Amino acid sequence: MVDVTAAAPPLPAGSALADLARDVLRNLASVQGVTPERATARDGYQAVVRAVRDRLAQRYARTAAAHDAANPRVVYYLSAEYLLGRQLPQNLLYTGTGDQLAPVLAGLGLSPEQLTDLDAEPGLGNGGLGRLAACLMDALATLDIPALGYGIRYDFGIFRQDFAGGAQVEHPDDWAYDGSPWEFATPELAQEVGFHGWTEPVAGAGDGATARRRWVPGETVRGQASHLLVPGYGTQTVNLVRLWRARAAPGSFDLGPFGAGRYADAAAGIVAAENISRVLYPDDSTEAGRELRLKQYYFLVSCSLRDIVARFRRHNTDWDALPDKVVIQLNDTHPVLAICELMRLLVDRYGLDWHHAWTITRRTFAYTCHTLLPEGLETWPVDLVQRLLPRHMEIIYGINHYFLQEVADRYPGDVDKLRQLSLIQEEPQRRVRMAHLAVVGSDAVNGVARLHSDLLARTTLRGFADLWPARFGNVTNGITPRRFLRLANPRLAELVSDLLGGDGWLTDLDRLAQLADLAGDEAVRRRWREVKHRNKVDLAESLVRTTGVAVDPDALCDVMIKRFHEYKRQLLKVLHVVTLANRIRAGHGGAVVPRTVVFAGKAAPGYWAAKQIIWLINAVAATVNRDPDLSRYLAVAFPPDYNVTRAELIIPAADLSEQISLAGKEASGTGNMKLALNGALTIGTLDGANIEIAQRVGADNFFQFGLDAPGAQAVRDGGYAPWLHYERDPELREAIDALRRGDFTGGDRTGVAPVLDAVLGRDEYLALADYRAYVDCQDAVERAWRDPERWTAMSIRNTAGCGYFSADRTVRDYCRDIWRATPVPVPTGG
Ligand code: NBG
Repeated sequence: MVDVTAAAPPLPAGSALADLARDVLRNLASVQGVTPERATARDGYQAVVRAVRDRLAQRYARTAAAHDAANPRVVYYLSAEYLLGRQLPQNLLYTGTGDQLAPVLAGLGLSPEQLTDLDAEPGLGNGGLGRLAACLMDALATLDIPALGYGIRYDFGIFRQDFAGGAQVEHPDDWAYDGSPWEFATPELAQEVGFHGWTEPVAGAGDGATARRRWVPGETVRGQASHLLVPGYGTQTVNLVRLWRARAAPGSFDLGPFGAGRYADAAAGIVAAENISRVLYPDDSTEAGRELRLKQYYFLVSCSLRDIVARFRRHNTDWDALPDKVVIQLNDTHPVLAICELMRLLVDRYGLDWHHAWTITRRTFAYTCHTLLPEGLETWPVDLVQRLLPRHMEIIYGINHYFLQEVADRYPGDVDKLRQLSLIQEEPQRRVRMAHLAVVGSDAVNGVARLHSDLLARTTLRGFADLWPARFGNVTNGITPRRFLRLANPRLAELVSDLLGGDGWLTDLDRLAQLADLAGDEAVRRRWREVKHRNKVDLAESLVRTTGVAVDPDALCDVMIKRFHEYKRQLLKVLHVVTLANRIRAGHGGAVVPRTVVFAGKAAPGYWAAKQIIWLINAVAATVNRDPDLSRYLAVAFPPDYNVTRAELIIPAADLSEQISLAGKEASGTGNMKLALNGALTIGTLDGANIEIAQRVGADNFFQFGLDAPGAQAVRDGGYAPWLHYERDPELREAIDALRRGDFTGGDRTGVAPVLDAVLGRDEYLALADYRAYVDCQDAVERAWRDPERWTAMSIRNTAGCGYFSADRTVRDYCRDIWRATPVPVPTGG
């Protein structure tokens, strides 16, 4: 037998190392059925995951018991997205088994890296909203707040991105194909979810708009639950993310057609049911796609609400106590049907009178808006809702009826006001406005950064803020320093712990402020630079492997990593890259600092303009990297398939963080926080949380440029003419002309023309209006970079100023202002 602890010093019995070695060996035998000699990397992975999972499961059992005993107010987080990232490195850290892993694996001839590579990232989300959900779940557990996140267990998460001829190609993300060992199946929690059908009166219930009714669904699917464990750091609490997967009822496979050789028909019912949780955000450009998406949302909402009610009723009998025990946080408009579903359960199933049910419902929900873009505020055609969810449509009309009465009382005779605020939009098509439903049915509404919350209350949801000012507030987003500093950047984490005399900052991020004084210490700056340099070497190695682009680790590492959207203005960055290339070609190379520009991100499959920009970046990258005159000073790398894991590699290596959205468009941003926390300097507009970052790290340590939100509005209102900027600014003109000639696209002019036509014709996000300010600000960046001591001091001050952006602070704000939830400590195991 292999001694799996051979690499370690003699072990005291019962030591953490001996325990882990014992458990891994046991799991190899009993879970995988292999001897250590025959164990493959996957066997080792399964055995380790099981050992770590067991430790978390024991904590979870104690957590559940503590919550049962306390009967506390529980935070239920409803989100269509979770971007949890890899589970293995996090769970090793949180269970304190990370240090023992290498010696245990050495005995099996395996390395921790081999195991990490096998740990698939569940990509159950798109971007910021999904990653925020994961960061808040982490902070909730770390702060011992009883919480449960509900989501959908998509078979296929966010697509895997690849490039063909520079264009984005989407492949299905079969994340659980080889199993999903962190997941616990809980078939006993299954729920039946109805769709379609009709409603009918209930004897003796009357027949008014708000009377109790019976919904007879025409179709039923089963929601099967599973969960992932979410441990807190430095505490015993383990909360859950509960994911629902759609299944046909058992016995749905039809043997008749199968026997007759009609195999597809035999499985048709199963396929139709399972399609509900098949993919994240099905394409909704067709009627069928729209119905499927609404079905998904209702599926999530219906399973979750019934689960919440069942959990409440285990310990409580009085419905009036529901808002004291339950707070349901609605993330964006996706899960807003939950408001109607709770009304339906209370009125139709439990027989509460409408007004009583409404009082309870409204006090139970809170709504977070994550966008200001109109397309982010969903509306659904009334006839679709009517067809798919007939009872919910009646309930929406009922809610609207009483709400519009309230509006009419407040603004007598003001028909416009009624039209503006109604839950139903009448023109050009009758649609249900989900954001309006969310505000009317919630106790609290918040944006995710100061500016965003102000704009919400002053513009997008103005009429509601006038009605109920106290309902509106702000909670600025945050990020978990455990994943995004400690795990992603172990070198910097170690240096910080060394400088601060311990790792207390991991749960008290404000302690980073003490680093500011050390920015003046030359020895500290040297160590800081060394860490950054080593991270850049790692990134360079990875970029060569994934993109073939060789980059110089000494060059300024300039990163723009985020989803592709025109408002985020990746195109403005392209114009800057072309401007630099033009300067080099004009013989001013010596005046340009060597720079590596790293782009990463995905575009929504149906978003043509964004995909065109991806293609353009790849073309520019190929041109620059291939030209020896340019590549002495400039490299452009665009590694495909950006996800949490890749973010964790790029962020620690970044010197410069591009946060250049048009002011007023980015709700908050969280990538901006991750980069600043890791010592990158931001070049950014006065948008979203950039403003708060600049305040915290100090204006001297932040490269701010461009129009602010009112300025952008004024440009719009003043009859914006983008081509005037083209005419007046020679560098801009030369950049656009070079692109139009095909100089940066291998001679191709057809692909680039529509991008340029859009920006010269309409330029919806004012890229040309901000171009000069942006390029000048980049010149200031270069001046600062030339003085490494100054740059490093600025970098240290960025990290020092980021304490506020801990997700722990965000959760404390939510607990204080919205959730009114308090910690329930979980005892350590005996
Ligand atoms: C995003 C916003 C970001 C914000 C995150 C988290 C979506 C739909 N919205 O600005 O664009 O930081 O939400 O709040 O992902």
